[in-house]
Amino acid sequence: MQDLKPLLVTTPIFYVNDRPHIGHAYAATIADVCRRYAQLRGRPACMVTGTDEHGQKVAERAKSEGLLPQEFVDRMAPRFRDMAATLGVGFDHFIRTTDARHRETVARLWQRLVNQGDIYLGSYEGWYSVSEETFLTEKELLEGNLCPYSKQPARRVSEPSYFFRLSAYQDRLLDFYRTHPDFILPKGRYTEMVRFVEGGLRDLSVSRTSFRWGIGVPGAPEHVIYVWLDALVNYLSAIGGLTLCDKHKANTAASEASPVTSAFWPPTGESLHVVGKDILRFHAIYWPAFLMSAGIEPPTRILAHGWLTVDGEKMSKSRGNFVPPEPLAQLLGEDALRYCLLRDIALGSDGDFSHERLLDRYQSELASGLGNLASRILVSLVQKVLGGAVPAPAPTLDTDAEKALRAAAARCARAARTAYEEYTFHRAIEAIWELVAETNRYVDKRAPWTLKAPEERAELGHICYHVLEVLRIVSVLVSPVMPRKAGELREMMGLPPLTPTPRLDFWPEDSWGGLQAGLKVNVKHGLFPRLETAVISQFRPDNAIAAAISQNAAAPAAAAPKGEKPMNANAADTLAQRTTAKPAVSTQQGASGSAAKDTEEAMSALIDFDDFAKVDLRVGRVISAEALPKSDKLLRLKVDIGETEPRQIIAGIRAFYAPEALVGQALLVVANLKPRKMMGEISQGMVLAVKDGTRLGVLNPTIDAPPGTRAS
Ligand code: ME8
Repeated sequence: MQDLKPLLVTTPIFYVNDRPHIGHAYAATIADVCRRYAQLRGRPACMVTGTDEHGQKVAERAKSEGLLPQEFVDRMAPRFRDMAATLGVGFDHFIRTTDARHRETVARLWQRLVNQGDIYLGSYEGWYSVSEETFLTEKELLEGNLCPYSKQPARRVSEPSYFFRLSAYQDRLLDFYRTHPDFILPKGRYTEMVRFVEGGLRDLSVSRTSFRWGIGVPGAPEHVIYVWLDALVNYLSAIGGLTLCDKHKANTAASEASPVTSAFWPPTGESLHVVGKDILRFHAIYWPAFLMSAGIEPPTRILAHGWLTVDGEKMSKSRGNFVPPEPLAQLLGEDALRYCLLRDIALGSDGDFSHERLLDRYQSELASGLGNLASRILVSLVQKVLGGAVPAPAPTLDTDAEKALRAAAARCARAARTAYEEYTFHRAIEAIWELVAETNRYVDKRAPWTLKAPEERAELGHICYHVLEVLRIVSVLVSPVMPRKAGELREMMGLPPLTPTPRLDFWPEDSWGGLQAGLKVNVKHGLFPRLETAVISQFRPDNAIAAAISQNAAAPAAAAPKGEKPMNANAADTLAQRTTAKPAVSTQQGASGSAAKDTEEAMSALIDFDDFAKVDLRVGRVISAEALPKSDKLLRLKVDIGETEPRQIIAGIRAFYAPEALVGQALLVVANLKPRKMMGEISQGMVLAVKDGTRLGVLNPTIDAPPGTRAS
């Protein structure tokens, strides 16, 4: 039995300047697996997630969407809450940095640091990266004064600022690292942080005067507390704020708003912060230093995960590969998505998220692997031949094959335990799927379907029992990663759900034989039904899932909830015309539109001329145009592009053009996009347009060129 100290698991609190994507989903899933594994072992565990709502980046984004910051963040925060639900991520408290309790905790912590003599007034002259909300040294800047982390231009700032005496904490931090060698995981990151601190720490600017959206410095309201000093404190606010932390003892009186208490923080509990490697420095250096100054114990562990790319590229709207998790979870189920997010990538390493691999994994490992193993035994044999009840084992009929299977199950449980405890979730999955494969091989070898005679029933039962017992064990081992499917599998076998219970360890090591004969098997549907061709085709970049993704990317981040007038109501969704797989050729921007972002994306999205030459751009003339029924965005155009028949093009420009105004107009068309269905209509190309804030205009050739003329 592992250490039973209560465990607090946290995700980073997500910036609300944009909607959730697969990277956020990845972080939340990792944290959820940590929580679920602990609970499975009988350990009290809780989880906190939430949103980071202050700072210049959020303020600028709100402005670009024509909203007050508070209105903007109120619209965005629920999206992150919903993302958690979409992924089956269970949290005990959702914290927002605009919550009154959090604001109060930050102000009180600030006062503590002041009382400690660790805060002084100075002036800051240097570089600031708004995208990362971080100060940069001259040395850190890339050529062109770009931020080394986001590759966006840093801003020169010069303003009075309060400073935190970070330099005074260098030795204490190094001591702390020495005595807590597991404080930062993976190990490589620990070494990196120790080196960084050994290299010397400078005092940290912890207030800004050049913008207002944040928590005011107590007694000096012209200063706003630096967004990281604000954000990191969420972990304390979530467990009840400073007063509770001070008590440093088990505190069962939960605060009104959160069931999570300071009992989950050291020394009575353990706290685990799951963070992306990009924000490790803030958590591993600044955060313990702030806490040391305030007289509060640092967290127990910082687990830094790597960075996800999508289909081999950095996620960005201009590439159209911004992947929100919802459409994938809807198509494949939340657990399949969780499985795939964790399957390939060693925690800490960067990795690629690919739609194709997601599909392959679903088909081969979930549908043909575990799903097939369950259905070939539960449905084809237990339900159809053995009367629908778990058969009894028959020890006298045991062969080497059963012995080997039992040994494999025990090996797997040990390997998966070690893997979960070392946060190498990909290894846990690997071990479990090795057992699934081994069991499928066992079934092939023993060929139970040949045992039809009444005198062979006992042997048939013995074999089926072995497979069912493996399935029971797998249902437990896999439950942190796939909680819903684990529950479904257990229900199929007549087993009770795995309900976390303090001090009750469900881990199925050395538990062979735990499955009771006689349980009623009840299979209503396959565990991982094979995907229909229609669903598979949606994974192609020219199809609906791509449309969902690119539409999602194109819409304003804080689109109004149903029934409300959308912000930027005029903003066209012309990206809906675009595929996700290819670099964009359209002049449209994503909703962010910030110059900094554009520069960064433009730099990393440079293409060769040969790539550009692949695009077949032609002059078209609109023959007819009409609104598409049931859509307030789309127009159906018939466009002559010099072929025998006009093309049908579905364009998201209805908010900007009365259909009749387009008839006869010459415009530019991308003619070699794969056809795609939109609202049940085939679109055979894309019309180019420019968008400027709330205006949109289609591009026209400036000479009277006939339809079909190629543009270059
Ligand atoms: O940094 N791949 O918020 P954030 C993998 N508010 N993980 C990714 C990812 C990607 N491409 N993109 C984001 C902030 N993440 C601060 C945190 S905490 C006190 C304040 C994950 O929304 C990763 O875990 O920019 C990252 O740390 C987190 O989302 C938050 O990113």
